Amino acid sequence: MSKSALITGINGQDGSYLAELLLERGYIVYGILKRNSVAENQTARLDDIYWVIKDNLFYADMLDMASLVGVLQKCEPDEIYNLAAQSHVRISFDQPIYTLQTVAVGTLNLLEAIKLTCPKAKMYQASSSEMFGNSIDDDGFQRETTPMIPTSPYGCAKVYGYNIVRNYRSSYNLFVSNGILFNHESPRRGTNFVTNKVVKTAVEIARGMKEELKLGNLDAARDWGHAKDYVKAMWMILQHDTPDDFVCATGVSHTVRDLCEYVFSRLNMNYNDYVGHDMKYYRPEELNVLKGDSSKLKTTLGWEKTYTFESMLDEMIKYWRNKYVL
Ligand code: G4F
Repeated sequence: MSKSALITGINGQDGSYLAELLLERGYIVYGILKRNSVAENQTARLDDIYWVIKDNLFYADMLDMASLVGVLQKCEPDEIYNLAAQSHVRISFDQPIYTLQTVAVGTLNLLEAIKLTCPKAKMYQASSSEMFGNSIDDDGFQRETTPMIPTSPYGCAKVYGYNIVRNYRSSYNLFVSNGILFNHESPRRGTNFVTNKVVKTAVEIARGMKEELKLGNLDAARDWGHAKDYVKAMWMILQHDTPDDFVCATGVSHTVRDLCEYVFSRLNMNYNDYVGHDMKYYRPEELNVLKGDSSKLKTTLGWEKTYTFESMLDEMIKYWRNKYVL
């Protein structure tokens, strides 16, 4: 019999790639959408699979536990992937309470709903490298044992989500696991995250549609992987025989400046001629460097990345160049 999976935040970058992966593996896929006023924009990332899953999409909200219970009762899923969140770090400084509610209380609501309706289901929690803040091991990496000292309301809320998952695992014997994912990107990334902002704007500049790109901190360094590789890790984490916590990262770190240099040079431009600063893109407290060690994920589950920083950006550049064919 086919396995079934429920994805919260199915219409996001990760949700859409994960839904495709699970369908390829023969799953029945259900998804939760948060209602917004323009229904037409809700499912753009699901276009390729919409006809398969359209009857399996439900409106519910992480803040409305009754709605989560209702969806779980209808789907009775074998696996649940909790990807819903207010996931933008800088915006979490503007909306700290809402971020805390969706990310932390929302996770608790889902755990309670699972405990009440389907305690045998496995749950994946989208934990984040933002939880580490500026804490780094002596060898320059962050890993499962690195202390968590978050530097944003989003990071603080994710630490709660991470810990409550571990607490429900021990207290109620639930199969609930954390994936501590470092930054992961793709053409489906929101254009207010730095990779897709840089790629989209650089292509627009190359096409004569814009004159400059305003950014915040160019010295921040991130470990950027491809979302397709990372949703595979989510699935692998739930196929493991015991619930556990795993870091997923490439192990390679680049600055925002490196990102600009690479993208503009691929378009035969020098980023120094086009990139300017705007203080509104800085965070009150910055997380300076992320570089993850995925040894546990690799040795225990056999995960490997298939994209490099460069091949991921090349795919994003190609996407925007095709979109703006003049
Ligand atoms: O692309 P970003 O907004 O991603 P950030 O803050 O690292 O968060 C992402 O990764 C986390 C995992 O570590 C996730 F949990 C989280 O949900 C999200 O997916 O910013 C990356 C870096 C930051 O240091 C930021 O200060 O880029 C810097 N930056 C410089 N100029 C900018 C800009 N970021 C954005 N969004 N926009 C700018 O103009």
